[in-house]
Amino acid sequence: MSFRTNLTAMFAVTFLSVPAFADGITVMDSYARAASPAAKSGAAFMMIRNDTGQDDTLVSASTDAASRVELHTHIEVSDGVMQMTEIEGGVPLPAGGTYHMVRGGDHVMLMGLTGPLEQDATIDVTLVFENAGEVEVTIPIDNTRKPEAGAHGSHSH
Ligand SMILES: [Cu+2]
Repeated sequence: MSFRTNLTAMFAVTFLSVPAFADGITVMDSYARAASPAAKSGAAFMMIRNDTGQDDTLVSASTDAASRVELHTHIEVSDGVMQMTEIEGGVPLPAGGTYHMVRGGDHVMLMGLTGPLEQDATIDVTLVFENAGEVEVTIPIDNTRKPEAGAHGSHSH
């Protein structure tokens, strides 16, 4: 796990907001958060744009910050009750498409955190794509961020 200690939060936000580019895969607006200060799990959210010119699939993710990483979505199991479940077969990323992970929706699930997700630190996450291969992203931790407008579901983390 690598944590970046920041002199000022403003500097961190500016610096870390630079999108990561790799082989036509662009990761934007990423952040990670813990379910609670003592939680053993957390989640990462981001937008992924596919400019590789071919369809791709996000098949998995990994990080030193957690012992297990899964791609999750939320499904409604009964009236208004949402439950997280692993996305079978990965996430399709059509050529030219942008995939949005949002609170209450799809996310990168961080299970078995190896340490607390401290505000303004960062974690390095490796995204694995079927065609584009591995894409490394440095994701800032923001436990204070509010869910995006339009996000739904009572279960957030
Ligand atoms: Cu989850």
